[in-house]
Amino acid sequence: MRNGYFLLFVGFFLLSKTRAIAQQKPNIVLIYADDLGYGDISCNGATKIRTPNIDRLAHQGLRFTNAHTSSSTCTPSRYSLLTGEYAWRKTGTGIAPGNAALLIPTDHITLPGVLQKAGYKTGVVGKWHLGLGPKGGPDWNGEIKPGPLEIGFTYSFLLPATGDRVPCVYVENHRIVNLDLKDPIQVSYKEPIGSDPTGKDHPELLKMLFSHGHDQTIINGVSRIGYMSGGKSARWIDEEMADVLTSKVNRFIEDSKSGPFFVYFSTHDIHVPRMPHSRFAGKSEMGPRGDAILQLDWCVGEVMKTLTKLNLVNNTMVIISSDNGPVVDDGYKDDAVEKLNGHKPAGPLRGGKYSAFDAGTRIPFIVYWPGKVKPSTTDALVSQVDLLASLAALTGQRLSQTEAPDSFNTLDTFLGKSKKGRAYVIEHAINNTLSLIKENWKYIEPHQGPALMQEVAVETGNASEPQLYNLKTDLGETRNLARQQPELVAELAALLKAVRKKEGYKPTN
Ligand code: NG6
Ligand code: CA
Repeated sequence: MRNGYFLLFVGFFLLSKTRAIAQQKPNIVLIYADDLGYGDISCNGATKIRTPNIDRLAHQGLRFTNAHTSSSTCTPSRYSLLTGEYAWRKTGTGIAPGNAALLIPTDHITLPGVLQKAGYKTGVVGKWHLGLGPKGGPDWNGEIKPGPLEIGFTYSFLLPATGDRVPCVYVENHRIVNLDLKDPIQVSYKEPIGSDPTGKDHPELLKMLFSHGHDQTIINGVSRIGYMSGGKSARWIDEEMADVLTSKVNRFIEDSKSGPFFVYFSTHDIHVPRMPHSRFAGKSEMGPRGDAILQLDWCVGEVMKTLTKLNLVNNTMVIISSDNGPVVDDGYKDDAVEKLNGHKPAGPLRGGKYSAFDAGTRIPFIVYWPGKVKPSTTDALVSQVDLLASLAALTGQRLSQTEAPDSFNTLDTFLGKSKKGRAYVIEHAINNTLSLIKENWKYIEPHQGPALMQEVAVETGNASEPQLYNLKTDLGETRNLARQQPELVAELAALLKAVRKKEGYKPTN
């Protein structure tokens, strides 16, 4: 009898111990939208569209109003997110073609790698856009590696590049899904390949016309960037993509429910081509761009349903964000411009995707973790590049001084325990212009180049003079105060230089 009590006691002790450990290693779900602007969700002020699932997480979690991605385009943002190092430190990390080789070196420390070391199952589902395969590009018809599985993920289900770039097939772990080897895939970003029609020569075959670029091989009635032939049985159907990706995320969560797990759900929405499922088509009255926002919100709801069903909500940290700011016409005539109806994708911010102005990089950011993160809104300055060091700290992983050099531990700010945030953030724009935000001030370094990207109607932020804006009194960056405040300009330029040279730029925490 006594022995029985003793065993019971030991049992309880072990159970509570495992619980305590489990609390430090919550499951982590990172829902990373594509091109979703600060103002595209109703919790950030949108009135022409409703995003109830995202809003619920924002209201019951921590909503950031001053969170930044490190670049205003996809590939460099994602590179920095996954490596904790600014992409602009490495050449060849601009918007990647669909047949690029893996951009992240396999010996590099990565966010999934750190979590894998901490005992997590790590999955990525959705848009990749960081290259695959060795130098020279991947063997599409064979084993596609190195890729996510070689840099810290235990499972991957990918769009190799973007929805608008060939090859338009899913890659699960090392292989293309449903590929018939009797109909091998060929991909080219130079010469036309195979006999599939192109949008340029056969616009009459298109479901949706291109407005600029995007006039090469037609897949599922949409012409893309790049040429592709073969792989007919493996080609995706855009209208089913959100369902396919969401079901893969949910399956991964189910399979990993004993935890801990990390899933990087990299949605295709709301990038072009915007071709939502018929359940959403026409529902926003803003055309496919608005419908894609509704579809994205639905994806969030479905993942939350799975977490609820599996009783995982209280032990899961859900983060929602976007890789860069918004763009309205990004290459297809999808009525986004005509049906905007007064909606402001960037909210009160200036610029957009590609831009050095704040709409390029100030993005939606929500952290939801019931019981651990109190419902609130914060204007603390944070950056996605810090997720690596912060989640390493959360899960008890140590980084050396040289690992993830641009990622600082701001965990307490991500969890709402501190308002301190970052001392400064660095933002990168399309033509490698860098900007720096410190406290209320934004400095954009002088840069030659057009002030407007005509085809997408986005102000780049390029100017031959330095620019200085007070984001507290002038969030829309309308009054350049550089001439009035030369000392401040010099101070911020010097800080930017130090970060570039990696000299004395790191906090000691
Ligand atoms: C641009 C494409 C744009 C989009 C972007 C990448 C043209 C004319 N424009 O080059 O449509 O694909 O690259 O977007 O081809 S991102 O979100 O992945 O950075
Ligand atoms: Ca993007």
